[in-house]
Amino acid sequence: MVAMRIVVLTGAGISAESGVPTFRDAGGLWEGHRVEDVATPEAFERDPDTVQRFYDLRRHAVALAVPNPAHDALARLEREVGDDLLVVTQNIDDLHERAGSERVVHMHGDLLLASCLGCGRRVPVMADLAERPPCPECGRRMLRPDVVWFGEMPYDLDVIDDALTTCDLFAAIGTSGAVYPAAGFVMTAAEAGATTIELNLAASEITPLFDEVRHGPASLVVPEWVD
Ligand code: BV8
Repeated sequence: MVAMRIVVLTGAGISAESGVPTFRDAGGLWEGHRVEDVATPEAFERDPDTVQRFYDLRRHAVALAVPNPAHDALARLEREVGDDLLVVTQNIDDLHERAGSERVVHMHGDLLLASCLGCGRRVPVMADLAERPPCPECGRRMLRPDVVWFGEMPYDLDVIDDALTTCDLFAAIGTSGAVYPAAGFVMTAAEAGATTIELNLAASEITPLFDEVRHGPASLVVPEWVD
């Protein structure tokens, strides 16, 4: 890989072979819920216990999952190119970090964190949120998943935009391109002159926007691309 600045966007497809179901391949259902119906502030307002349990279940599932060769390959790439790589993930699992990646932006939040509606701090999740544990900082029992729901502002868009407008290469891995603003990142990178590649199991909603497309399971196509 010649010296260049690389931004990699990952979606649920990169964790699929680790046993973490994607949103749209299971017909968009997770434990019988449609993400769009549960991952919203309105759903949390209406039925907080269902939403808390939805994320507690996913946190337990992720704890049982292990990084796959795609996560490992991106961690290898970071060891090779250092600050010239930024991974922007839509995923809320910690598989990139457990594979060894350190430069990871979780634009849709993090299952292992909660945000306190009392004091506003982001705190580690120490117990199922459905049990209404006290905030370790302020003691109030007002913790919610630190996850970006539909209609909420993703994290670190300024950092992401800066990386997209200065990168030479943009890769999207395992994403259906169904959710914005992430689905628009390929256009931002291309308009800034980057070469773009999609590594995905099948064609996505944004496949036509890429210079190059490689179809196949991430655990095969990502190591091939990196190495
Ligand atoms: C925002 C956290 C304001 C929660 C998530 C109309 C038009 C455009 C936009 C909108 C619109 N109406 C509403 C909007 C905005 C909305 C949106 O995009 N809605 C969609 C439904 C139309 N977006 C928002 O609300 C965002 N906020 O817009 O704020 C704003 C204004 C200006 C500027 C900025 C912001 C916030 C959205 C965040 C929602 N939270 N996640 C949780 O996880 O529970 S979204 C969630 O779904 C994921 O994070 C991810 O983003 C998305 C799922 O997508 P994927 O990760 O791509 O997964 P998916 O299952 O869809 O696809 C898997 C892919 O992998 C497939 O292609 C498959 O082929 C492939 N695959 C499968 N197996 C493998 C594989 N590939 C390789 N190997 C394999 N083995």
